[in-house]
Amino acid sequence: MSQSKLHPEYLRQKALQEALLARKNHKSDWYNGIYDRWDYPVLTREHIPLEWRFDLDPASNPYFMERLGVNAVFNAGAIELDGKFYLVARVEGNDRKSFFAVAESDSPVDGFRFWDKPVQLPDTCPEETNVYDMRLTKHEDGWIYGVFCSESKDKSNPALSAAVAAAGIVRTRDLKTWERLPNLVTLRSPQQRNVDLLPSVVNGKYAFYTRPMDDFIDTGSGGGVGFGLCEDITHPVIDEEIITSPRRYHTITEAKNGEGATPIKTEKGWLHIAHGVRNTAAGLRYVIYVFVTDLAEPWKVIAEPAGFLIAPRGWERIGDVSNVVFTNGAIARDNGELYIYYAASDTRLHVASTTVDRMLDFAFHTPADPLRGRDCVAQRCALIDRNRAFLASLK
Ligand code: BGC
Ligand code: BMA
Repeated sequence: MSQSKLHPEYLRQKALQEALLARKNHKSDWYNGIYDRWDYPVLTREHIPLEWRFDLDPASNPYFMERLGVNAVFNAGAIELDGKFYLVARVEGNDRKSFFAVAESDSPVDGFRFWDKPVQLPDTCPEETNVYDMRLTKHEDGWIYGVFCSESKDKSNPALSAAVAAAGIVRTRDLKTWERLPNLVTLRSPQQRNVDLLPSVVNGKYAFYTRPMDDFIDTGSGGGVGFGLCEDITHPVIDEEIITSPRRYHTITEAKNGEGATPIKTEKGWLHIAHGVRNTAAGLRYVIYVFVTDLAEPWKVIAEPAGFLIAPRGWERIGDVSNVVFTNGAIARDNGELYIYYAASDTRLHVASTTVDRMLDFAFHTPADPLRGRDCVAQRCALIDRNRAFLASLK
């Protein structure tokens, strides 16, 4: 290839991108003892290969224009396979349509590079307009499942923005060849978003955490994160959904909540890193929270510490949908390390690191939300009194 046939701006942009991809990440100074934040995002729109965006031929693109721009790279499913780290990111074009793309690295915190092409899902739903937020599950049946939101125009409703959200399901062995299964049918909930498939069967059935909704945006009577069983993953139907972590008045989950990363199996229960939403004068505020469900009866919450785990801070608060952190992917390593991939303001993808042990300590030894301001003060005063007594005992 003759360098002189390349646009000079291509060479400049390529060098800038290589520097970005080679940049080492480091832990930030921010502290809470629960997890570390890392300074740099792991994926941004600047990580998207130039040949996905630009026509590289100066004959057809003399100004080296971005012909198919990418607006944002965020909400990624995550998985470790044979010691490598993979993110299946939500990539959103300037045209607002999202697609999935796999990025790979030898490190969980930096060096992620996209594969040659985006994922081309089998086109089995002619009415589907958009797909996003894939959760990856390494299932005990040997498949890797991807469960995502499949969004279509609601043709029965004349309102322009009326839409239907459903859970789409694909499976793969290698993140390269994807088999699409029918969308999940929940007989009692008209819409679904934020659905996670549990890695283990429960009572011999495929177990899903769901998020029943009456409508596209409002969960309505949908009381929180649901749980349901399905007999046949190739014709996935759930009848009854039991509410696990409910939405509660005047908490971080009042407006909505939903599953995040695929639940992580620990010795003490299934660890959920989920999201909660409240309404504010500035719009919806999304934070990430934690709960644990019972191993044998995974619909039962056995720990739910008060408040959020991760809330947007600093520049995380700014983006296309400001004041949002959202996760649909985490990697728990065999050595106990845990990496939480969380997107900021529907714009870019960050990482937080901790360990499963720390998260269990956080989940089981942090007080639950007493739901009333008066009781929260009492909770805090009890902590202060214990600390005073402890410090006095050292004298
Ligand atoms: C957007 C999602 C959003 C959902 C609900 C969809 O059209 O693509 O990012 O979560 O609407 O607001
Ligand atoms: C939701 C999700 C995400 C998004 C969030 C905030 O409903 O499904 O795609 O990050 O809204 O816009």
